[in-house]
Amino acid sequence: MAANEAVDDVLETVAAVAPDVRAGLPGRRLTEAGVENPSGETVTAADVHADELFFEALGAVDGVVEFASEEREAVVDVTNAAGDAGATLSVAIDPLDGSSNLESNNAMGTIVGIADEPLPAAGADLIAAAYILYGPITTMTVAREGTVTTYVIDGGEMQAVEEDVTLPEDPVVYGFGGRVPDWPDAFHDYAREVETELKLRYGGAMVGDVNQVLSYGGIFAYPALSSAPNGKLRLQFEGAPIAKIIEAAGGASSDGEQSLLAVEPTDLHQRVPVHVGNEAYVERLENALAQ
Ligand code: P6P
Repeated sequence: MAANEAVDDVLETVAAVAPDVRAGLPGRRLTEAGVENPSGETVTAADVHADELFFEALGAVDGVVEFASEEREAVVDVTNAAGDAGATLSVAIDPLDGSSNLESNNAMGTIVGIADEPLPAAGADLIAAAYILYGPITTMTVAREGTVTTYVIDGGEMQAVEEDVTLPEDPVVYGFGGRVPDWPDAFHDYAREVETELKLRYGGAMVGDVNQVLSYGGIFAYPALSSAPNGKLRLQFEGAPIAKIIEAAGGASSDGEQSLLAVEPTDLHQRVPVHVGNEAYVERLENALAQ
């Protein structure tokens, strides 16, 4: 099986599972007593349910040999008993990004990176990336072969609604995570400039906030914090796949110094400062941090 066919199967499987994730949300906002994920974050029953659904479905896709999740300590070998002919894909997934938004009934998502290399993989080794947005409409945004396509998920099927998606040239929105007193001075000063130019859009789930940037133009960041120099977001499950999508849409990404796709993977759950959006704002950010 060629890698391309296997990528199609992975994306179609993610789309097919999405309605079941959404249907499982009501009644699962409570946290799993005393359970934390490898990043030390409290896990909700919804996180566990989404992770199990994706693991079962993606682990059975011929051509997928590795599965890694934000909710699991280590990479899982899912080479099917029959052995995978041809493709040897690795899938890194954040099954329910922003699950704390379930409490307030706000947008959440699923983020997927597909590599043809063992995990943890560099963003440059991603051959496709996608996110599902559980908004008023369930949509799926996919980057592969240098272009971005948005689909509506209808009954688990992918219906293309926009091809060759690109960031609008005139930025409108920004969203920055972390607490203002915890921002290093250089980022703080940069944010003060940006807020005089753009409108604040921050909803607490990366997929929803990034989709605002992709729709209207602007910048999303979860920066390095004084209390957390590597920021909060994970390279494998959030930073790299989102950067793949935004860069394919004509935008830019940065860890503060370089594209997130160039960041050296050292650990499956490594955190990285994340800045993605219109190139001009990402360049200004890097200049501000280099002062
Ligand atoms: P905060 C969700 O928990 C997440 O990982 C991202 O989806 C989101 O951008 C960020 O953390 C929100 O963090 O500190 O605003 O709750």
